[in-house]
Amino acid sequence: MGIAGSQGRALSLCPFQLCVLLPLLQLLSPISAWTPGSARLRLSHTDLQMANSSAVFWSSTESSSYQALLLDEDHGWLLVGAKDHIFLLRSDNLTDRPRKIYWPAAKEQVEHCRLAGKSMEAECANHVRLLQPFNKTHVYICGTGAFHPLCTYIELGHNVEEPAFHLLHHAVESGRGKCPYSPMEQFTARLTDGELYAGTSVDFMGTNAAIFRTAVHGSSQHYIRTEANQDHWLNEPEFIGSFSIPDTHSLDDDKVYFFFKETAVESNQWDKRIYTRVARVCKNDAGGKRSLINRWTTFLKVRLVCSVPGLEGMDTHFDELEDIFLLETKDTQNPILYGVFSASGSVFRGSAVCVYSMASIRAAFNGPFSHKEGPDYRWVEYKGRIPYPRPGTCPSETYDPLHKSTRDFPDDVISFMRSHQLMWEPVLPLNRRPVFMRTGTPYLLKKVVVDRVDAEDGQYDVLYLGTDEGKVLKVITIPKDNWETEEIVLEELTIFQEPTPILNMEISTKRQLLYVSSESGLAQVSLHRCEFYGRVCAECCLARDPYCAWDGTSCSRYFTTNKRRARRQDVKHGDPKSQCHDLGDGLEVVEEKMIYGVETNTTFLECVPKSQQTSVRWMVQHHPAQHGKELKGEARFVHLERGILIHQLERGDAGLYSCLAEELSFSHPIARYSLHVIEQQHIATLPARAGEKGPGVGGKHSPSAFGQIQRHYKDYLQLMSVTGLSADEYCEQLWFREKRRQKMRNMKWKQVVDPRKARVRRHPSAF
Ligand SMILES: *[C@@H]1O[C@H](CO)[C@@H](O)[C@H](O)[C@H]1NC(C)=O
Ligand SMILES: *[C@@H]1O[C@H](CO)[C@@H](O)[C@H](O)[C@H]1NC(C)=O
Ligand SMILES: *[C@@H]1O[C@H](CO)[C@@H](O)[C@H](O)[C@H]1NC(C)=O
Ligand SMILES: CC(=O)N[C@H]1CO[C@H](CO)[C@@H](O)[C@@H]1O
Repeated sequence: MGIAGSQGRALSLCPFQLCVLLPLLQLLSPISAWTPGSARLRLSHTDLQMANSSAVFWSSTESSSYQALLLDEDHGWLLVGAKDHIFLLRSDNLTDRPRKIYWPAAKEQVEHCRLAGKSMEAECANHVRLLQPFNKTHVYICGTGAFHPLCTYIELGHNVEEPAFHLLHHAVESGRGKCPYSPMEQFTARLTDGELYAGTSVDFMGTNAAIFRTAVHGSSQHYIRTEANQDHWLNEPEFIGSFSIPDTHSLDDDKVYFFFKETAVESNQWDKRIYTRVARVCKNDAGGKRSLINRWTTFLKVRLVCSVPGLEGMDTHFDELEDIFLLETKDTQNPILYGVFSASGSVFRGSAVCVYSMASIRAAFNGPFSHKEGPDYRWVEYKGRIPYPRPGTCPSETYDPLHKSTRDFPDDVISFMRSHQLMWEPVLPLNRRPVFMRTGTPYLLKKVVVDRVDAEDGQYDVLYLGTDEGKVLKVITIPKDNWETEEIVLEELTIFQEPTPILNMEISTKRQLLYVSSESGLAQVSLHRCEFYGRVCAECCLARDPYCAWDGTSCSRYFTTNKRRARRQDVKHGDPKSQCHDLGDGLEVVEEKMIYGVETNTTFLECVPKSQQTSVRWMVQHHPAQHGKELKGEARFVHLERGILIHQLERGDAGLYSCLAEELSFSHPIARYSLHVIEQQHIATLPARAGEKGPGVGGKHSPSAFGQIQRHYKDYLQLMSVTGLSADEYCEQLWFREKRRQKMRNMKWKQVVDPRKARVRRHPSAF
């Protein structure tokens, strides 16, 4: 085919073909070279499914709101808590014989819930919110019970192949102080040593929130909590995460850390600000004896800052914690914490990921206290005498026999603790700045899990970031010499077809799978799809995915344990020149396509790079004897995301056009066109001269090619008479419409574009 090119992708005679391939035009958008931070691979829900790279477990008719996930790597199962149901799924194949338990709220509670004004049907149900391992055979479980929280156990038994999977109805107990009343409320809970530490509200309205410790076994009603209605303890908190982290080798020093956000008491009282905090309590805190009875005597909190340093201290703050992930290291006392934060003010909206060391968190707890003299005073650094033992220290018989328990603490310690929960110094992130940021995007980041991956040139933390639009970004950050980091978005995966917030994520490093849940379903996604990066060494290398390497024949999974086979990978620099010796051979040869354009009309030359991170350059050579020159800055040549549009074609535009993909100083041609310009007078006399002599440059083209142009031209005239527009008018209208739409909303492809066509565009095999 002379005109449309062998794959039907090169478009000439723009008006005609653009009209036929109309949806394609809607995908055209003004190019902005390479936007930093765009994903190398962008895969749709369908792409993932077709590549067997994801599977979705739906049970939408029966249940929804898949909020609680508990993965057991050793036994190979995934427990899922949803509305009125608990599912037991196999972690290697979610759709393989799923089992379920129906656990609805009591009828009276549902009635009561409705009468109390909770009108939404879904709210007055039993939303399973908590799943925590209890012992070798049982899991502790709590549900909202239609605003009447309840907890009990699920028995799984000893049989790994066929777990028992029973709910212990006889062991149901109150979930107050363990689980929120509302399915929507953010909360956190962690079961450790038979006790449940929870940050949750304990009332119908969700206004009375506290940090609790309750015993889950036996009949003990004993609990410890933060003082109620005291702003400096907690002020409208929203709980995000909690972890039990040992502080020293002594068990007496074990603490539980809570991550949450709250209205900041220390910020200007007329400017209500939300701050993120980390608080901690000693596991062996038994409360006070005369005062602070059943209240924490070791509760301290610090501000957790995630900000971008600016000029003169004008930092950009991401104040609201959305999720926190604890990355375990060999040193159990020093895990690494990854936090996702958002800023959603009226001026500025965005998300950031900050990383914290335990050392910096402990340093803040060991630093000065904050102090407020009275209601009319400001919060200042406390400079007075600090009582002994230092407030916040866990009691330890071995360390100080006089203070075996918090009940033995002297009165001055207890009274100091009543008013000095807040530390003065905040915790700053590693390198004092976020490792990853997204601003001005239509979406916010909501969830994070991290996998530490061994690569040829070191270890990389791969971040999986769930958005409020059903997507997961797979990101690595590479430290640079100047304290900064380079962020690379390896993949942008649309996990759920509809733009629904990601509710929860779990990672299985053993099975190399990520589990992602939303309101409507649960998906299992492979951590890597190396073959998608391309079929040649250079493409594999440029991807810089630590999971992938070039093995000599394909881009495939990288294992450090592999025998001494030549594995080519360069995550740090992504330089194919140093890795791929077969550069020239490996790249696909680009065929030169013949294109005919009509003088004064518009022509489109398509060029779509495989990767979003590639920038594109166009070269033109008007005569074989001349050097090629770059096409830029000329008004008639409009650079679009999918190619170049030439307005008002001139005879002098004829020549050889090459589209070069460029990335990290590596450049190679991905499309070539030989453009011929048909003069207006030839067109005017076309019918008379049909078959007689070929038109165009030099007139040396075959009569059949000419016949084809003529046919297309007729079709095109017909089309124009239908729309009543001239070709260029039509083309231009579409183009401006597209431009306007782009301006209004940068990224909402799917809603405007015919989804069938969009899929064609996005499918990786179409690359
Ligand atoms: C996906 O799996 C199906 C069935 O196992 C198989 O027929 C198909 O070829 C697989 N597709 C890919 C892209 O691997
Ligand atoms: C998962 O299980 C389903 C149902 O048993 C089966 O049809 C499917 O082939 C399994 N998928 C894989 C990848 O084994
Ligand atoms: C685990 O806890 C349950 C509930 O208290 C109890 O019935 C069971 O015997 C315990 N199992 C083991 C192995 O300790
Ligand atoms: C807008 C425009 O100039 N379109 C022209 C495309 O070519 C045909 C054939 O020469 C003209 O008739 C159109 O006017």
